[in-house]
Amino acid sequence: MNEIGTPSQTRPRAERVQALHEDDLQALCEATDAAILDGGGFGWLTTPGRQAMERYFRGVLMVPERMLFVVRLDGIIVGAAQLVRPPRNNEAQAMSATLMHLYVAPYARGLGLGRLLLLEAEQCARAMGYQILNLDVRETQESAIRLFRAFGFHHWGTHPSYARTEGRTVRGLFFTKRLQDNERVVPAHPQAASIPIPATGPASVTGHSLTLYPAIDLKDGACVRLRRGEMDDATIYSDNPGAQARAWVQAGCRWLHVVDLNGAFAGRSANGDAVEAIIANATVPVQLGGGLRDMAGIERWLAAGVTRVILGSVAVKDPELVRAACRAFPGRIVAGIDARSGQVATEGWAETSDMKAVELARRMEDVGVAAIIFTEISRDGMLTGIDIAQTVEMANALSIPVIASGGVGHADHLHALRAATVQAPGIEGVIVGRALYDGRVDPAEALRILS
Ligand code: AMZ
Repeated sequence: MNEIGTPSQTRPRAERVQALHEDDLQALCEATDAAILDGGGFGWLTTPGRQAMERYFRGVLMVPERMLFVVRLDGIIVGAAQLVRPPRNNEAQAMSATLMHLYVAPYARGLGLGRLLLLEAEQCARAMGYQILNLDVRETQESAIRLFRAFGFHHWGTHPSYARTEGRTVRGLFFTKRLQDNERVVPAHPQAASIPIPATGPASVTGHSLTLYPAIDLKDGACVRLRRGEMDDATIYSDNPGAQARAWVQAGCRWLHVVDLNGAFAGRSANGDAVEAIIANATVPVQLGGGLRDMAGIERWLAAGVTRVILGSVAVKDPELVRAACRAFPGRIVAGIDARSGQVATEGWAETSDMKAVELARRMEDVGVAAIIFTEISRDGMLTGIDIAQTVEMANALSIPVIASGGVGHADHLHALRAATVQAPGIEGVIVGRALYDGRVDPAEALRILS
């Protein structure tokens, strides 16, 4: 039962799916067939038959650039949408994603389910750092067009010969929406004035929204937090990683950041069961690092449902492996750069190299990683605030997004990071661990500050 006393399965829900069980696949085909017969929402004008449609959806799940979203009513899939990322070679449009094929079966219309789908896909695009969401739609899809307008999509053009349906040519409307709105003003905060804001930002702080990545660090199967990465200074917060993943999703988080700590020290995945439990329980994308040192390990976890893998030690020791992984899995490889006073550390942070963090970040950008996660080790788990100066320096040295990590202990630290995005638009998100587990930072407040 949920808080309003109805069985939770009756509450409509939109989510991203990365695998489809037989029942779900059949319900999805049923909904798609019904939408096609009703005359819209999909490219097919007549249904291609069940087998072709099953193959189609199985194929969609295998395309790295496509993300499939479904909406459920009483637990049964009744509609879908797809979010399409730009191909890797399209650097010029790397900031734009496209929404396609949003439809709800006729038997489930009028309940606001299209809205739920759109919200979910849009939030996911925002969480992945996209700045623009594009879509196009036949002019005959009037209710969909009303929905897009209501969501703030801007109609910028009309294609006169967009599609052929029922023997006639229909026009197509092209819409676009900015997802990261730089014009928003950070709400005034009593202590904001005492936070050092780098460089010359305006007095009324502006900045863009940031993704909150709650950290689930795994040691011996449990969710822990370390201080400065020391394994013998661990606080255990939960022995149920799946439940922990659900808790962060229920709190409104749109991504999970997962680290296999034993794996980072051992050089190979060591908390596989816990990671699988997280993937099974997470209805949002998961990024995973710790112990991924070869292509087999990278492939294994991407195939298992992890959206992005984080490579740390191999970024220093085997950049060619990172390059090959980026080629094989465009958009899905992230470099984790962990530094002590600017010098990169590896192997669970037990070793310090003589490479500078910014230098490594540039090399990683060059080999093709989708983003950099930058951790200042001396801050990690210490609750004393993010090393904003280093994060800004790194973000401004690169053209790929930078996710800040290490040191958040108070809502003020999130305000400060957001303020810093004025100087460094490349900062995309922030990883928060201990402060969320200790209740020093409330997830709802954190999401509000960062949104
Ligand atoms: O806390 C630590 N000692 C630690 C940690 N959190 N050591 C490594 N890591 C994380 C990195 C990165 O996400 O921040 O593990 C990942 C890197 O692992 P690897 O095995 O690729 O170096």
